[in-house]
Amino acid sequence: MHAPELILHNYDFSNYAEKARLALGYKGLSWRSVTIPPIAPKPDLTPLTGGYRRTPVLQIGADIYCDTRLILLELERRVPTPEIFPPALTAEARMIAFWAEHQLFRPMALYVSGNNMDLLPDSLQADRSRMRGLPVPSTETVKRAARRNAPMVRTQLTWIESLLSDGREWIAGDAVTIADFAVYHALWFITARSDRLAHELAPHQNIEAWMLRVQAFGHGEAQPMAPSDALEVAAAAEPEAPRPSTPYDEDPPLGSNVRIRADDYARDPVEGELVLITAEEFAVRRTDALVGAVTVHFPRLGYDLRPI
Ligand SMILES: N[C@@H](CCC(=O)N[C@@H](CS)C(=O)NCC(=O)O)C(=O)O
Repeated sequence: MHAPELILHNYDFSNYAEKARLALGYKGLSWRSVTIPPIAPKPDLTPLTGGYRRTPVLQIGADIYCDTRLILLELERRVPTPEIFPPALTAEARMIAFWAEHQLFRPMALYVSGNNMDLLPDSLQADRSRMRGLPVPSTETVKRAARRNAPMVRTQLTWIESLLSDGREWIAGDAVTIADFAVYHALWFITARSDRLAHELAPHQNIEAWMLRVQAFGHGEAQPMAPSDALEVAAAAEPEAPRPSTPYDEDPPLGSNVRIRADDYARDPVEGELVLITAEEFAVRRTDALVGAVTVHFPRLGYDLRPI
């Protein structure tokens, strides 16, 4: 039997999807691209995930990988070279990635979105507010947030420019790491939809040269797939046998019913039987009316796991 296809559920202007697409490109992979809606509900995605609605999601048969932190690790496990997690640089790279996705990205998103409101789907702002449990803001509020956040973006851009100014080729040193993907997708967002804010990047020559190197990874070979075909792939496949678990004493036992939800936003719960738990990952098996048995995988960090 040939290896099951890599199916990425994504949409074009998602920056986290861009991170995953570049990882697929860096590893020279062929994959199938399912376009999902940018706003909830996502009726062709949630039968696979059991409720998780964020973008992107990687499907391999009846195994579903949520969150790019786990998606990139899983790609590395299946296709070890070229490396995204070189052992000597990975701890530092992960810390930089955490900064990029938690301190750099939010001001970036508020700044960029507030300047691109006319280019965004109408219902996006309301959906994102609901996703974060916040009231829907007025246009004025969105514009004020953009102004307030612009300086925070600029300050941090100078950090990145300064990091690259010692002549290093990549963010964490002399090899590509997870930090390149994480910092890149945050900066990609600035000009992904328009060149209006290109002036923010223009003064930073080292950033510009590094971004071209990352962009050159490309997206690999992507062929479109209909959402219904992806559901059929899952229905026809059995989840892979879980790898051996390495739980901590405090973890719920394998076989117990658990609820998993993001610890930040879009906290829609996913419930199932715990079938895999390691230092970096946990997974639940659940049975869906439409697609049958699926195993849904999450990174440990960033997700809250509780017995039901
Ligand atoms: N930690 C997640 C974050 C994913 C995320 O927030 N993605 C955005 C799109 S770029 C999202 O899900 N927005 C809401 C949606 O697409 O429904 C990851 O690394 O995958």
